[in-house]
Amino acid sequence: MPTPYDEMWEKLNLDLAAHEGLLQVLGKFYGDIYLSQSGRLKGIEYLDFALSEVHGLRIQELQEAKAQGRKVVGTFCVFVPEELVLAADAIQVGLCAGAEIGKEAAEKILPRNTCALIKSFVGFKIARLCPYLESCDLVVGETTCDGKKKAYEIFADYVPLYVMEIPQMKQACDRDLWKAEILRFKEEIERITGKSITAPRLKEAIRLVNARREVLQRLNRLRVAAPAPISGRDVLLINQISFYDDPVRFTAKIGELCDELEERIKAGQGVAPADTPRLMLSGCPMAVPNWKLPFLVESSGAVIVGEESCIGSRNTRDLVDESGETLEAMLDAIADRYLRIDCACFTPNPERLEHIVAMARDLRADGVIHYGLSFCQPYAIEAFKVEKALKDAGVPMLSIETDYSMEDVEQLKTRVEAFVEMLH
Ligand code: BJ8
Repeated sequence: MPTPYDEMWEKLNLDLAAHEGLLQVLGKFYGDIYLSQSGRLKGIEYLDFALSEVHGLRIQELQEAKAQGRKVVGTFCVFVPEELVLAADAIQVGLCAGAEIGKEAAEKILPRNTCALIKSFVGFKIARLCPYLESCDLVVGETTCDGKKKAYEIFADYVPLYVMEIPQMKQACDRDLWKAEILRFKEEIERITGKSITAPRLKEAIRLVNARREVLQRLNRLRVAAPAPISGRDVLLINQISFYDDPVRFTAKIGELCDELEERIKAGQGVAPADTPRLMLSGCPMAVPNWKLPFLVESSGAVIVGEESCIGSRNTRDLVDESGETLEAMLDAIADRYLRIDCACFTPNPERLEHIVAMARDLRADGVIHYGLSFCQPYAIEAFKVEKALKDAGVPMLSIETDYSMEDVEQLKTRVEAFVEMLH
């Protein structure tokens, strides 16, 4: 069916037929997983709108910004400091990589036993499916896991790629390396935008990104309430949308949603009865439209109250210190804040265990589901330490490894239901 955006998509060199297929799958999925929920908040209409326009209006906005000379920077990891991109008047979008649709194309240039997230971003490019990727003036990769690191070498043949080196440890020399990488990234952003990053601009950008983190922190704090005032599915979607939406608009809309949630909590209302088992998810990021596990969990008699993930609290927990006045002080504050991220790619990584246990306690979670993408070694191996830390804290954990296919849904459902049953 023709849409008002066909011409734009064609100009972006998308494969229109395959893209139409993707949108149909997305629409069907969204209907089944999201619109079928009862008792949703009024503010959720914004999410429905933002998602329905994910490849439409938002892409149009990006194209308009580009026509005015602004650059678009795409990322795959929460290590890329958005503050620097915004301070150069560019736009940063988190590229999603949560669908299986380009898998076959990806497997022609990558080993089959590569994690689904990597195959997805490569597949989206080869199959010409993602208007965000096609809008990017720069795509930023990073040396986190080996899979991504090596896949970027191949990906560089297809997109304008820049790779940041992320340290693997957190010693003083690693901090020096990271600070140098931030400076190198600043220069690259200044080069592609032709704008210099000044202290006033950077200060404003730090405030803007912190404001978005703060509203998501507020949302997460409200989830301590019992009954749970919002579903985990909806919060995952909010986090997913935060990666590509305009940050000012997004922050305002989620603030309104939080106001509504406060009213709901005051009235003692929730999305599930107060005695519903409360689960926390922990592990690999879930990019759009990877809603499989949250849907399974919440249709198995439990409610999700937190996400220890990069599309979740790992990305919003820490703010950049806003007290610095000089460019140097602000760059140091950015370096420090990002180095606090507790990705499983670090060794050792005790902070993550502490965070998971604290989160489970604060959110009054009855159990944790550790989610690993198949072939993701950092998270799969760390899951053993997570399970032990949680066991010591008296919180049961279920470890799940899966990918984006639907083949294992029944089997997963059986395991999740058994886990939820045990928590009653
Ligand atoms: S900071 S979690 S966003 S790297 S799932 S591609 S690790 S094999 S995504 Fe991540 Fe940055 Fe870390 Fe967060 Fe590799 Fe694992 Fe695949 Fe992964």
